[in-house]
Amino acid sequence: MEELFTMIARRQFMIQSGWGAASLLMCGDRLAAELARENNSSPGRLATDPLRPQFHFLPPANWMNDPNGPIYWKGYYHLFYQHNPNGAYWGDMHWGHARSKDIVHWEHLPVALAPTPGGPDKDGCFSGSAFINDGTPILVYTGVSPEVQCLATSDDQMITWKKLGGNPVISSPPEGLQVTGFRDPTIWRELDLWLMTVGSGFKGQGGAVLLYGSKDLTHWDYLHTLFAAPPFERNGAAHSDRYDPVAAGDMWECPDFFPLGQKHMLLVSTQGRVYYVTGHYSDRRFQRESSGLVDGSGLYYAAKSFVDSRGRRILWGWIGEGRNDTAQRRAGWAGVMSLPRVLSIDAKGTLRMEPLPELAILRGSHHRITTSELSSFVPVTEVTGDSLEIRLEMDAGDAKEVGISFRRSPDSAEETTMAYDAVSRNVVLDTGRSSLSPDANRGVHKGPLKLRSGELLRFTVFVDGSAVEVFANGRACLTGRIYPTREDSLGVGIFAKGGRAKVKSMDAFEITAISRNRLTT
Ligand code: DQQ
Repeated sequence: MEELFTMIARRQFMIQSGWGAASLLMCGDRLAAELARENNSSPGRLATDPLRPQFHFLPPANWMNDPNGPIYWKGYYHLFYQHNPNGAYWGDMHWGHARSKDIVHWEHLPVALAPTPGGPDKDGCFSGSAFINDGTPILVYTGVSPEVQCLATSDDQMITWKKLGGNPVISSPPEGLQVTGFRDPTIWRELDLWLMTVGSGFKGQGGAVLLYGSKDLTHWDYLHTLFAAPPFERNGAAHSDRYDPVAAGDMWECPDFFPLGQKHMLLVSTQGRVYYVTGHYSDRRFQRESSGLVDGSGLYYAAKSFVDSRGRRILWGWIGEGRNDTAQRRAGWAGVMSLPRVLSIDAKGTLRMEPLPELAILRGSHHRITTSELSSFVPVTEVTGDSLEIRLEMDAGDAKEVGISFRRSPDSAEETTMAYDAVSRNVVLDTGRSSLSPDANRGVHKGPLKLRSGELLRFTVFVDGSAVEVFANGRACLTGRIYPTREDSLGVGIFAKGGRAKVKSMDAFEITAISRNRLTT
């Protein structure tokens, strides 16, 4: 069995990373039989799993990856997502669906898209977007294999979806282009023309976003490359024996392109990370001005945004697992939707991100901590738990490192830390000792944060079962997964090393669950 999982994990990685869609037919009879025997996704079991987040969105069971087609329409926020309804592993991609009145509490709806046997999406309904045409909701997505672009419409408030008889609307990449992939469309309208971006790239050169135009949504003309690499560095994977275009940065997945402030922003997912590019868009050409990482960890991916009822640009991302494949399948669920982030842009074109303010409705008991000088570890005994929001404002002073410890056992055999390293000027989420389980990955996630002179360090840390999300000074985010094994790994503390720091304020809130049973509906 173990060997089988290793085999699946390798194939999953290849597929998720864009390795030939033909290999999607990975579930042979032997594998299917093994999986059927391992159905661990009963609601009762999931409802009592302490590692299942309480206030992050999750499918009712089984696998989730990319957010797809978020949209606000007729009083509801709709969220679709890549979903395998048959198990806690990547494969047989469907579009899961949920809706919400407040972007915080969710109602699960029937699967929106499933592969049609013999159809252009027979091997999976991959990522895409949602938009409205003259009052009709439309989904645009990639059918595999081969990768083609398809449409589906709804005439019943987005509950059920009908695929277009004329699918696919784009049946191959532009003639003459040797691309590394061709997926994850987004559609928007400019005057009388519909525009579509598709994620792609070129071997040995880097990723690219292809731009198409259409008058009627069914006949599409390739216009040109909206944007292509650089700016992201190619890495060692580009030269490895087993070439993987996503790992090499030669395939950009899930492009998202939108106006933000006075600029335009392009998001692409590649090399396990989400990158942003800000710049100037005119005449259907995009000129880069600056770029950076949306999240410093390798667990936040395939991010997708939408405009909410108040005109704010809100971003969702897929938080992957940080434990091995066997443990995921045993758990009966895998993948978490990030908390919604509100995006803005500063004068220098730097992306700014804050957690959605409405999440505050989930705040329960509040503890205000009034320690001031800090030069070592100080336990914060007032605060414990696995469902918390912690806000810390600190002057790092001359300390080399300052931060927060959480999910800490009394003997610190298990603990997770979030710190600012004043020497390297990075924020650092350390999950090296988060779990005593051999199934959990251990890692150190880092992201640059250069504090301006006199600027205080401002951390907001969300701890939710096995999900951790950190916002630092509204411009550096880190996402992690932790799998503590001990029931007493609930402690919190703050620390400074190598000097003296000053705590300006620390507020901790217990966060209430969005459902009674961890099934998020
Ligand atoms: N996941 C989808 C693809 C996309 C990738 C398949 C990104 O459409 O490129 O599940 O995680």
